[in-house]
Amino acid sequence: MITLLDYGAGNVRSVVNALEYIGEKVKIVNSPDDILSAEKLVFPGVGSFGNMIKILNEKNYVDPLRDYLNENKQFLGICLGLHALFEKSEESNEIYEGLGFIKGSVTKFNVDHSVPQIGWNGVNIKKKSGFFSNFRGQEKFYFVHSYHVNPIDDKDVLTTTNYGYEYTSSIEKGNVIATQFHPEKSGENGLKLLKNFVEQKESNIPEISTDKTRIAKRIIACLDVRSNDNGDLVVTKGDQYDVREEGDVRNLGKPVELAERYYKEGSDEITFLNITGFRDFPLEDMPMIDVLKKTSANVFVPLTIGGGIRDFTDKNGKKYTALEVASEYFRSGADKISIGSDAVLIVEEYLKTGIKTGKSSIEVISKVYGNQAVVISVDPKRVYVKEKNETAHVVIKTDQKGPSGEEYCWYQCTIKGGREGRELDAITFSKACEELGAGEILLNCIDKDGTNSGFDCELISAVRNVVTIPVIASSGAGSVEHFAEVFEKTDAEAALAAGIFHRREVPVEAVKDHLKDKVEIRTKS
Ligand code: 1PR
Repeated sequence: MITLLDYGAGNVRSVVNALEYIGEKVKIVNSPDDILSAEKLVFPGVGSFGNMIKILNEKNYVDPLRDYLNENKQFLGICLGLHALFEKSEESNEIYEGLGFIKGSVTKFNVDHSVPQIGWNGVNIKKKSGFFSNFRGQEKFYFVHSYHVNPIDDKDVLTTTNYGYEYTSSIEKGNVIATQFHPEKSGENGLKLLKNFVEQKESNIPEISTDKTRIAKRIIACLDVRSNDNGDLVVTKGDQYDVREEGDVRNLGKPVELAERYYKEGSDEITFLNITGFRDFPLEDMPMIDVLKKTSANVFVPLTIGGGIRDFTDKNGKKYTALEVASEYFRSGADKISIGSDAVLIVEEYLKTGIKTGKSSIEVISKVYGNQAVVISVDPKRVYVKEKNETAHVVIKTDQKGPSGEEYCWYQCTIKGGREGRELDAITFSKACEELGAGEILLNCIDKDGTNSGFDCELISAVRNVVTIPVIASSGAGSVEHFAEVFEKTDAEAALAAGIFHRREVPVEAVKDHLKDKVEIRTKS
């Protein structure tokens, strides 16, 4: 029996799912006594440090946790569950005292790379530990964080990882283990780690210290989901956002089945976009919630879900906030949510006033769940202009000239699935989203979507150059070479595709096979 500390701030479902998948029963902590009576306690922290400590105090969990740790009982902390063990963190403005089980503090990454670090990185194993029993030291695990721990005493360090510099990525002190990375989201290798923890494996590997770990470029399979005319929820795919063929919505498969297939093929993440979310309210009928629940029971890589995340009043006058919608998605197994149309409207207001209200969906959700959990999915399309100064929008010089030979273009943001163009360019927009607290940009391109003609590297570079958060290149992938090209020509952290995967033209494995000698990637084993 595993006892799981859920303080109600985020997606603990993934951890429950992973533990149940490896055959464990999971009991959720409901009172301070449940902590003291636990035999194996797992603490998957979510959200921000200050919010976490505040809730732990309110629930009177702090003293029982300290007692549990001091008794040297089996403990596994994940992400913020690692940070909680330290004395303090610079993440929150107010001073919150951590559990102080390990001397040291938590500080923000101070690197040239994009922050948060999102993706698959390796570990340098610094001491013998049963936790890494049967590992080779080459495996990659899923990281998503802006802050990292700095233990004063080296002997507590179990692994380090390189991201700009070498930092501590897990600790082990007696029976207390805590990782910065997410075993529950690290595929088969993550499940193996959880098994080693549960079974208290003896160390059977020599101490390994590889040179330097490197973050992998991510390959993401994207499933555009909507109901077809018979009311069945299907994965569809548009040509420049038009998903109908001879009047019918294209049906390329069932969401849960396809997601499982891509997980097995080695997709580093799976993204679901509820493409009619702008007009259907996701909490009214809940098919996407069901899809998430079913998928997260068997798929152990990060899941992002977008579509319809906004404040909403239903036909009976009941009001829902964007945070409530997002929370329902997180509870159902999402690791990140993505905001599309609402983000454009938020940025328009923000640019008018220059004031952060603290009330927009981007700000509210990132405050509660951390900015790494908030992806902005933007649907721009090209508008060609003859002269650079013809418009106040950010204009780029393009190699793909316009219909009348125009050498310049700007990228117009759209809402409602590309149906409505706005007076806002994607470059200004992306920068503003970062300022408001977004953690990642999913950069689509309507001109390229479904064309199989390659990514719009000009757009991707232009956005990548103005933000410090990761950028996911999307739209247009037609061959393995296109993935190599986007990573060669731009600094995008990830590349996403839909059509070629759904139509089985190019499997995820083939993409990785092609990339493996060119860029760092994650292999499944
Ligand atoms: O506006 O917050 O409700 O979110 C709606 C979401 O649905 C947005 O993320 C928006 O991008 C998406 N969406 C809306 N309409 C469509 C459509 O296709 N008619 N799909 C749509 C967007 C774009 C990509 C696509 C890539 C790769 N899909 O995600 O999968 O372009 O395709 P490819 O590899 O086949 O070229 P809100």
